Amino acid sequence: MSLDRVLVIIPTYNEAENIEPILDRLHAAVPGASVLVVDDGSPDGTGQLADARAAADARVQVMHRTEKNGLGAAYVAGFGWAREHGFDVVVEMDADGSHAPEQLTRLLAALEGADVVLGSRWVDGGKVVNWPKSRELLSRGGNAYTRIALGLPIRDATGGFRAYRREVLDALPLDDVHSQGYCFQVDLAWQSWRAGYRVAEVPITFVERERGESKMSRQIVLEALWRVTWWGLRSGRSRGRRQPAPVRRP
Ligand SMILES: Nc1nc2c(ncn2[C@@H]2O[C@H](COP(=O)(O)OP(=O)(O)OP(=O)(O)O)[C@@H](O)[C@H]2O)c(=O)[nH]1
Ligand SMILES: [Mg+2]
Repeated sequence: MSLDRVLVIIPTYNEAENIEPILDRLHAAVPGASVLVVDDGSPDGTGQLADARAAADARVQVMHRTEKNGLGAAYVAGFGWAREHGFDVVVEMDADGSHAPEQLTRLLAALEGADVVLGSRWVDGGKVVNWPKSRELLSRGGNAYTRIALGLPIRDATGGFRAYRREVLDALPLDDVHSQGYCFQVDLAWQSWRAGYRVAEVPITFVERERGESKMSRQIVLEALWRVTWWGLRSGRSRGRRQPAPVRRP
């Protein structure tokens, strides 16, 4: 299957200071990539800035949604659009500069030998820059818990810089995905792995946002904790009864 048509989905909520610089960097790094900005009616005018860019650059499209419904819902809507428009590869990337577009080529190259590629902070060569110790502990702890609770052999399942082959998104039941915050990322990584897709991690350097406000909240952390615990218990029960091992694709 061809990997030529690449769509980068950038979800935004109040990223007016970041959206133009990130689009510039992305197109300097990967000129052929198309972009879909999924804006949840940002009050700071991010959506209008993206519209202006779309009017000037045919590679950029904007999806406007009326309510702030979380990262997960924004991505599910964007994935639907990507499938309708026949892209081969769909990339997730934040608008705030934490995910360096200059490292996207590394993710795309790894997709040659994988179905899903995760940009990873916690494999050899991965780094975080300017994170307080508390954030690092939360991310490392959350990922350790995810590995144990789900038996998922991934170092960084919460990260949001990743590339999917379109066929993975075609196969997963996206309409049933209700996770909103970080656990949306865990949800998709876990579902991809359980469906037998090849999930690879490549090291990235993650840089804390310099402008704009984080949307990270206690609620997002709690959502991840309860959902991962619930998935782990549920799959543990079904493992005990029927023990279906993850099916590996030929
Ligand atoms: N469309 C949409 N985008 C969102 C929503 N929440 C967050 N985003 C975007 O998702 C990306 C990640 O959000 P961040 O606020 O950076 O969250 P984070 O990276 O977990 O937190 P920090 O590390 O503190 O930056 C950014 O591009 C946000 O603008 C939402 O409800 N809707
Ligand atoms: Mg961020």
